[in-house]
Amino acid sequence: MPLQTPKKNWWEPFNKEERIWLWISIAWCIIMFIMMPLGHMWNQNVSSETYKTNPDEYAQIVDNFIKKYQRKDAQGKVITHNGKTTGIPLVEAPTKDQGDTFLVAQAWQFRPALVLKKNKTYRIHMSSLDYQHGFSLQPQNLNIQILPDYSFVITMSPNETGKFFLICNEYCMFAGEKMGHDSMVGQVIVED
Ligand SMILES: [Cu+2]
Repeated sequence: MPLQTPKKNWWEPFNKEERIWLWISIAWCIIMFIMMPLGHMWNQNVSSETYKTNPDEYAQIVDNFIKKYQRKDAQGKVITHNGKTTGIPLVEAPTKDQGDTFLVAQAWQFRPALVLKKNKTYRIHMSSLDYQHGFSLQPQNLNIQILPDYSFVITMSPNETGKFFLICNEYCMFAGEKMGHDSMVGQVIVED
């Protein structure tokens, strides 16, 4: 049988349910549209301060930063994130007035682990040495992309103490059972 041309008015008028859903969607679009400028006014946007860098230069900056601010015990021994001598360096970040803080994302770690003081303000630079990574501060749900060749700066003033985690939320490959994107977790400790 040959294909037939559909009737002229082949569509049906909207029924009641379709009409309800249509109005709900339109109302939601309008709410979201209004939320965009409101988000700006309430300062809900992360900073767009960005600098050009490159992996070699940034790695050098972070290494110098870690050497300068690394936490040490009474005997002058370096302390890492897990309290042992090996691990991710633990850094007492300088406040905004003292200097900038540098964080690097690299497959598959965030370096260094940061110690911040409650109610102080910090300027935190972040860049990647290889792929695109994500910076997701948990459980606060602050999300930023970290890309190589750019240093993104966020200015933050933690207002509660505790241990927070950084999770990479941009898939950056699987490298085996114990390594890879899903094991990429960093640490931020906020003290009084
Ligand atoms: Cu990742």
